[in-house]
Amino acid sequence: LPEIRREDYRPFPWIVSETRLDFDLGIDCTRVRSTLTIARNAKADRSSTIRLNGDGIEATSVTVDGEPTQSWVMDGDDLVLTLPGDAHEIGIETEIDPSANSQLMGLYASSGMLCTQCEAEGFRRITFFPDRPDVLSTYSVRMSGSKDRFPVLLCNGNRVATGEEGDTHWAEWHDPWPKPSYLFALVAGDLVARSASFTTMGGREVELNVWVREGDLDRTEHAMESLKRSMKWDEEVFGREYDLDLFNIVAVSDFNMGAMENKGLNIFNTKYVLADPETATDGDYDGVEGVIGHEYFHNWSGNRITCRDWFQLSLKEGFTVLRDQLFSADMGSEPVKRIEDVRILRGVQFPEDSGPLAHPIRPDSYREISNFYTATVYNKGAEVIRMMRTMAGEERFRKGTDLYFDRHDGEAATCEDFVKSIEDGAALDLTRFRRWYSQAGTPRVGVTLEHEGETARLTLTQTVPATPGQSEKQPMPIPLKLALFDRASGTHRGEELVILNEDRAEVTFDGFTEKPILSINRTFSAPVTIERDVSREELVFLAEKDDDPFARYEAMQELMTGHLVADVTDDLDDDEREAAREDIARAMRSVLEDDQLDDLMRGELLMMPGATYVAEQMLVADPGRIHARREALKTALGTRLAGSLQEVYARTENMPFSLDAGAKGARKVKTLALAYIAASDPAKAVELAARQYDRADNMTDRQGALMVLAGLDSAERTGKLLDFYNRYQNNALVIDKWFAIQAGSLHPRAIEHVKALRDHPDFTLKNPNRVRSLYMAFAANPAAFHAEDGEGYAIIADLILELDPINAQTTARFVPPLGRWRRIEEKRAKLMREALERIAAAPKLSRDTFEQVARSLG
Ligand code: BAL
Ligand code: ZN
Repeated sequence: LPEIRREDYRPFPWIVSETRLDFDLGIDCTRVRSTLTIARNAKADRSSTIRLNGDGIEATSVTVDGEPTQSWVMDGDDLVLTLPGDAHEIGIETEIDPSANSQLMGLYASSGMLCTQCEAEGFRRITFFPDRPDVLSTYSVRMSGSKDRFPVLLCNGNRVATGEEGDTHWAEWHDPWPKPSYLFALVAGDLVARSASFTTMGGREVELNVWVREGDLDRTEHAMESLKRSMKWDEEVFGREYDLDLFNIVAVSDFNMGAMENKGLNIFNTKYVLADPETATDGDYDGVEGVIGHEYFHNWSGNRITCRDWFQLSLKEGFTVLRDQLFSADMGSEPVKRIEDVRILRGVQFPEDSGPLAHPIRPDSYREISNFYTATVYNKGAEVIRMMRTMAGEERFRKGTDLYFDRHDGEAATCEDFVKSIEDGAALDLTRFRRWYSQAGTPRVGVTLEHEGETARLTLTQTVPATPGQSEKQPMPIPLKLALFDRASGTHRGEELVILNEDRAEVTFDGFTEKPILSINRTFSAPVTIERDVSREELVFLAEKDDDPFARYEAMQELMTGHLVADVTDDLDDDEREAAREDIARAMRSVLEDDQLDDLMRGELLMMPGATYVAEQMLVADPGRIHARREALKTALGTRLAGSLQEVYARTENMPFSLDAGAKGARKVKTLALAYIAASDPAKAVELAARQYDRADNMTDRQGALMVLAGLDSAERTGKLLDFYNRYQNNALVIDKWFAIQAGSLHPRAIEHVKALRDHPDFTLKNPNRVRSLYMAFAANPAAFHAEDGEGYAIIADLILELDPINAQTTARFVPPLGRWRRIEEKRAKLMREALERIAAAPKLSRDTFEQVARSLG
């Protein structure tokens, strides 16, 4: 498979000023006529041919300036046309079968409607086109189809004309903003809309629609309100105004990604649109708000300014993730949002950065770009921009983003353009900081604090670990927010920002008669791993007293992670283990009983570090042992804190439903308390969970109760799982939860359950949400996936082989869990490797899966 390299970028030799598309829509045959107005690009090398990308399509007619031509050849999937002059009009016709498109890229059918997904390279499955993000064109589209089947016809931009002829009707759409092909979208189907309007800061009245299937309309209010809040927020915080008279969102049930930011016509996975208290959890509500914001914010960071090539993906994704994180923080709790984002980063991106698939946020090469829509490009990309914001301060950062939007509006830009704009606009020297774009790997920062006389001396060191293809690394600027606490008063003199620019630095602080306690990387100011010698006593102090909520969370995590790592690797004796558990319980008790804390934050402080995160702290991990020791700690804490946990449970159990922070927080600590009770007193937990399930007037409580029950052997388990299925069998998103709860459960026979669920009549490989609900939940279930005999690995390998021909993009996402083998103990590592080798030996693999398997074995 060819490797595509960033350094090989060349501008496209032709400018495609206008693209006219005419769709004759049918579920199993859609005819596409495209007319491209092209002229030579004076800024590119001259060429007498034009390469139009295709993927599995055939041209039924090719014309140049209106005349049929034979001067074209197929080169692989691409059509290469020889052109005599400097400016032409090219006409191409193709015929496609949307109903046969199980890859869900290009134009496809989803429960009777037609929709598109073109990012990154799906447009070439519709028609031949220079399908690259730096070819910007103005699109005019005519769509026609059966009035009956497709009463609603939507496309990018504004609708400029409609009409009908017999059973057929048509609509013409024009998008005035030049865009790359990956932002093209159309939808045709039987849909209804929730409509509203928004007046922009410049006084433009924008019509807003959220389109769904008829029965789903009453679950769209939250999406619509989230959209309005996003539009307002982007005006206030980034000065960005919407630029069309219409903004459409369409919910689709078969979708590879979360959602897609097509200009003026966002297409969403139903999961990120539909929500009501009966069927969506508080987490789902937050997900809808965050993703609606994310796609809307792309209108500027992605659409008005797009990417020059796919290596620059983090230009739009990292920046847009940061924007959606800041938005959600402003809409809810800032510290809780920060903790959630860091948990995702450490749970998903850190393992990626320390494994065979590690890559810089701006990769240097790829074989299949779909494989680079990663936590590194998205979430680490956001962290890198967040560090610039931390170093510049909010006001100067805004000057930088203003300059970026001014300078590059209408362009296909690069990450370098962004950094330069921040550098100039915020007056920040980012020369060395640019290394964050080119070096992969999570930096490790060593921290020591010494005390002598009245001086505290802080020594910081950094190492950036070797990653595939990058053995030597240079030091990177690492902004660390820190505070030194006085032991006696429990306060500090103010937070400082120290930027570690070199391999090593020393900073001294005077006026400390006693050795202070260091709180470092507050708010997680840098995406690094801190390695320091810190006593449990100091961590308990910070867990109880730190005024930065993130640092308090971090101290709790460090307390538990440190103990678990020691318990797994050191064979602690009983006294040592007891002493550690006592300290953790003490810190947790103060969290449970602290009446200054809100429950949303209390919930964060009560959460145990995930098994993957604990494994990540070790060079080679034994997942079975980590799981056992982690469960044992949960049991010990449940036992020690039984009284406080039951008090919290009793306080929150009957709180009436509302979406405000107090009620959300109550639901969060309620189910967390239940999980600890389940680990220490299963019989009691079954009783409480069954009651919680029955009384629940919202999905958060009901799902929480069912998750706890699913891990415990009891008659209630069977009864409630059956009840849940019967109650919600007509709601696909809730049935996804039903699959995921069982696949992710602590139940010792989870593997058997997964195998049985594979044959359930509601399971299908055709729907990505359903596949992920069963198998992603399973791959993230540490006990079941890492079963000693390798059966968990075999289940994922079987899935990969079966799903690959159907949906390559979704399949390739299941390779990374197996790719972790180098960091897993020998016996399991061998079984994981064998599973990968079995996949590699398959006669035909997609480019997506091949690349991930080859890199994982390599
Ligand atoms: N651009 C792909 C989906 C998203 O990141 O918004
Ligand atoms: Zn995005």
